[in-house]
This record gives sequence, structure tokens and C-alpha cells, in this order.
Amino acid sequence: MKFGIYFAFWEKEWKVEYEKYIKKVADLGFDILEISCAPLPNLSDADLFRLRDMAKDHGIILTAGYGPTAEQNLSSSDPKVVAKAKAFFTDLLKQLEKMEIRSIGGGLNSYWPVDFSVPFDKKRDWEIGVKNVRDVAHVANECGIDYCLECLNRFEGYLLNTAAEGVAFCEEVGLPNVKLLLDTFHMNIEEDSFSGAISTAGKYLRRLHTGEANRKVPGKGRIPWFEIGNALHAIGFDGDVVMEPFVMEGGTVGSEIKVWRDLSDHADEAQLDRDAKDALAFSRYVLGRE
Ligand SMILES: [Mn+2]
Repeated sequence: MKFGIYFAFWEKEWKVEYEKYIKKVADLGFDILEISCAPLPNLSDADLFRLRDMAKDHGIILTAGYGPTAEQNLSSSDPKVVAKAKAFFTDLLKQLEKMEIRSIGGGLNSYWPVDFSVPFDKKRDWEIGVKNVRDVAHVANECGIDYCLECLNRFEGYLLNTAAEGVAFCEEVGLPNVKLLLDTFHMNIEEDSFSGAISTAGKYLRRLHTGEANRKVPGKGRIPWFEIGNALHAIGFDGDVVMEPFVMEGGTVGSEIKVWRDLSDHADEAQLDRDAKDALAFSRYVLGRE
């Protein structure tokens, strides 16, 4: 198991320069920095190679996270949107390949955050999504990238809310690099059991996002971490455990994640660093049995 953190713990915007965070998470002892794909379309090849080399020099594995916009929705019933979405993902996957990033995760079969004021047909959108995810996943496979679909709670998505739905979708797509990303925040809302969901995901589970029920760092709340650790070991999980805490209000991140109060206890950056480091030690012990 490798352990990481999503950069946005420290940020209020999605588009940032990642150099600072490669260095920071290496200093804090993480294996992985997860970045958002949002800034990547604006980066040159030289920028991508510089980030790749910097990560290598610091012993950091980069993973990618992304919430596609409504115009990048592979499950859209509008063929023009699908064509744009496929072009977007094809370009993005080639950028990730240049950075030697081996997995992308998020609501990649749909869009985020879903606008529930717009009517939708789950069965129709599922079928469209299976076909288009298969096409994009072929490109990902050529780039050596696992395409990890995140099961999101009902307030953020409607196609994949549970591990069981995620497995059914992966099986319909039927490609070896289409896998699942489970997230304890979403699981806490949708799943009957954490261990049951991890067992259901089984070999499809590639990445686990961790955070407490209110998205504080692991170890500060009531998510059953020992049960989760046991379940990961029972399936022989050898993927990535990436904490995805959000504790600060404000900015685009605070607004889209719906953080309406300070959950950091007025932490400054040094305190956020200590919280991340403590959560890493906790995660390595409880989940990784290190
Ligand atoms: Mn997540």
C-alpha cells in the first residue's frame, strides 16, 4: 500500500502550482501527491516534464484526480458533449502519460458536481456512459493509465453511489484498466458496511480516498478505520490510500466542496502540516499495518 494526500487540503483553488506540494508532501513522509487535472490543459510539455522530474527527484508518485465539467460528460445524451468529452480525455490522458502518472480517479464516467435541477434518465445515461468510458479507457490503456471510477454520494452523483454499482459498471465496460475509487466520505453515506463495500469492490479497488465523515483528516472522527484496514487486508489491497481532507471554507474549493465553516480549528499552514503528518502515521499503522 502506498499513502498519499490530495493537495487541496492546503488550498482554496483547484488551479495551483504543484511544485510546492511535491516538496511539502515528500518532507511530510508521504509516498503520493494527488493533483487535480484542472490546471494541466494550460501546461506546456516542458512544464509537465518538470513536474514529472521533480516528483521523481523527491521520491513522490503523482496520481491524478478530476471532476469533469458538464461539457466533459461521457454519459451525456448529447452527442456533441460526448465528442467534446472524448477529445478532452484523450488530450488529458496523453498529458498524464508525459508526467508518467499511472492512474486517474474521480467521477470520470459522468460530471461533477451534478446539477440535479436538470432532469436525467439513469438507465439511459448508464448505457451511454459504459460505451464511452470503454472508448476512453482504450486510450488510457495505450497510455498505461488505470481509469478509476469514483462512487460518489447521492448529493454529488447519481450513476455510481455504491461499490456494487461501481463493480456492475466496471464489468459492463469489461476492460482491465477500468477500476474503482472508493471514498470513506461517500461510503459513510451510501454503504451498509465499510468492510462489505470493500469486499464487494475486491479486485476492482485501485484507490481509496480517506477522510472522516465531515472530511477532517483520518483519525479525528468516527469512521471505523480498524474495520477498513482489516477489509483492505482481506482483499489483498495493494493500491493507493490517498487522504482527501477538506477543512477550510472559502474559494472555489470551499464552495464546491460545501465547507461552510472552519473545520481546521483555525489552523495555520504549520498546523495543517502537523495534522497531515499525524494522519499519515495513523493511516500507515491502522490501514497499512506498518
Ligand atoms: Mn474522493
